Amino acid sequence: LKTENLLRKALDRGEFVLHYQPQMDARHNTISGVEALIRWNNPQLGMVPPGEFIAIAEETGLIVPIGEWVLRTACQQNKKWQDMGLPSMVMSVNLSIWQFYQTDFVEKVSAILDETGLNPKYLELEITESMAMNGDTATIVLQELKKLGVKIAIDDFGTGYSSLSYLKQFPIDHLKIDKSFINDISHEAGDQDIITTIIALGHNLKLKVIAEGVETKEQLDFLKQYQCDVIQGYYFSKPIDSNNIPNMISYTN
Ligand code: G
Ligand code: G
Ligand code: MN
Ligand code: NA
Repeated sequence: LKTENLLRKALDRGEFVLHYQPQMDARHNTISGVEALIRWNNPQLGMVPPGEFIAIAEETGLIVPIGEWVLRTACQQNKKWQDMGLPSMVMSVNLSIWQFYQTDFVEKVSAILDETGLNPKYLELEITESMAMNGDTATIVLQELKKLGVKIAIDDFGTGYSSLSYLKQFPIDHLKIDKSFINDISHEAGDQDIITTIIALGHNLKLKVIAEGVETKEQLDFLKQYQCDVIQGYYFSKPIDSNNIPNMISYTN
């Protein structure tokens, strides 16, 4: 309860911030997008990582207004970068299942896009396999989001349970290979097989495949060898403050 009150105040006082982690186009070595990742900048506690408050935000329902703040801030920021003349990038935003099942969720997304003036094709929503595979409602929501023109990514792919027939019928753009598989590339032959299989699956379904948690040159080389499309991880950059993005982009793109 105490944390719930603190989180509520944090939202009112503007203590949440977004950091942005670049995603590199593996073929061109340019930044094709960024993932928005929330932090809580608390005067007493310092910078609190999401692992320490997202679960509580979900239990208390606060994830809905917090998630709406994230969406609005991320869209505003992306529009701002475009207005500064930077090359256009896709902004990826993580969704909680609680946001996804709000009856007015699609209208909210649409309103935020209108309000910020961001072209929908530069917004990508990240959902997990279990959110996507949750029956007719999920399918309808995904189709409505697709009609708006936003992109959809399946996050942490390979750790949940995906029905392949669902994957085929869903309007999905990206599969993000879970970082646990990337982590073990060098020591686990089985994980190498899983990665190459996910890449082939994605490409057969006409999806782009993102690898997350890429930390080493060895992992990068392996992923490039198997035509992984997009690379995200500490090897290129940690999630960084919005002020540091323009430099990074004019330097790489
Ligand atoms: O940023 P970090 O590397 O610590 O992220 C930890 C977890 O928090 C990840 O699983 C990530 O998906 C989640 N997360 C980060 N930002 C958001 C957000 O804005 N909304 C939701 N629902 N989850 C987030
Ligand atoms: O679950 P989700 O994919 O949304 O969260 C991404 C999480 O992975 C964030 O906590 C982010 O800070 C973290 N992350 C990003 N790049 C790396 C990396 O190269 N190594 C590790 N260990 N974590 C990473
Ligand atoms: Mn994510
Ligand atoms: Na992930």
